[in-house]
Amino acid sequence: MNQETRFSIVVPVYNEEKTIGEFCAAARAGLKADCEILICYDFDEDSTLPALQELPADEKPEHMRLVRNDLGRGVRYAIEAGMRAAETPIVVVMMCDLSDEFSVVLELVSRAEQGAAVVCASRYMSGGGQVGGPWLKKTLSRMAGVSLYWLAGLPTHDATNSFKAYRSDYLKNVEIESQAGFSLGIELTVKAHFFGYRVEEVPTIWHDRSEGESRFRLFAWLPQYLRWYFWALIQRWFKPRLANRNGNS
Ligand SMILES: Nc1nc2c(ncn2[C@@H]2O[C@H](COP(=O)(O)OP(=O)(O)O)[C@@H](O)[C@H]2O)c(=O)[nH]1
Ligand SMILES: [Mg+2]
Repeated sequence: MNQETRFSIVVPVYNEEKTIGEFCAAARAGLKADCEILICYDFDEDSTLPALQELPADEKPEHMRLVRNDLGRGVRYAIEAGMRAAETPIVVVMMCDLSDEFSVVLELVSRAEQGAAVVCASRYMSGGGQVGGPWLKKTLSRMAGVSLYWLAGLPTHDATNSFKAYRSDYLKNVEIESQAGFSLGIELTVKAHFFGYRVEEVPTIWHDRSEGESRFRLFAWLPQYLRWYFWALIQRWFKPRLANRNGNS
């Protein structure tokens, strides 16, 4: 990585031997920018590692680094390990299973460079979409995203998508409290908005994986999402009133 490297892409992986080759090909074709890609894995036996090693050098993106997540098992910690290992002003979080569009990355990055702390790739705004995936997960995620927009005043329709760009200076100022799964995406988005940072969105189309299996645990992780969903509603509707009441007394 040279000093002017523009941004980092954090990619959590768990036994992605079937998708890592295609991910590398898509990254090479779709990302004509000076960026580093951080492949964040949890344990040395992960099947992504030998698959990556077997790929010829000219089939890998130029600046790719392996990050071993030592913060704790699971995707929540793997993503944070990647964020901490990144040395550039902007961090984009993206999945390895080709669910996220490379064509949107530069727009996310340039919005963050212009000052947005969090730029959400949004499936639920005009121009966005979602192809495949379990019905219940899709429906709950859409309901959460759209209702946070209307009821909590969040400037995005899709707080729960993990595909986002973050400013590194924002990440350094905020503590991640989520304990598992992908709920750090909604947490970092609602905290940014209610702590006074700028949040923006860009339309994207999400595709469910065609290889390998999803490790998404809807019911186990739902409480983590609900925590930040209700936190946002409380910030929007109750904190101003409490502040007024205290101010008037
Ligand atoms: N490091 C790490 N990555 C994970 C873990 N679980 C999932 N991932 C990665 O997170 C991304 C999305 O995972 P996936 O199971 O497809 O979730 P879904 O897209 O929501 O169904 C993929 O790149 C996975 O390899 C985990 O426990 N640890
Ligand atoms: Mg997936």
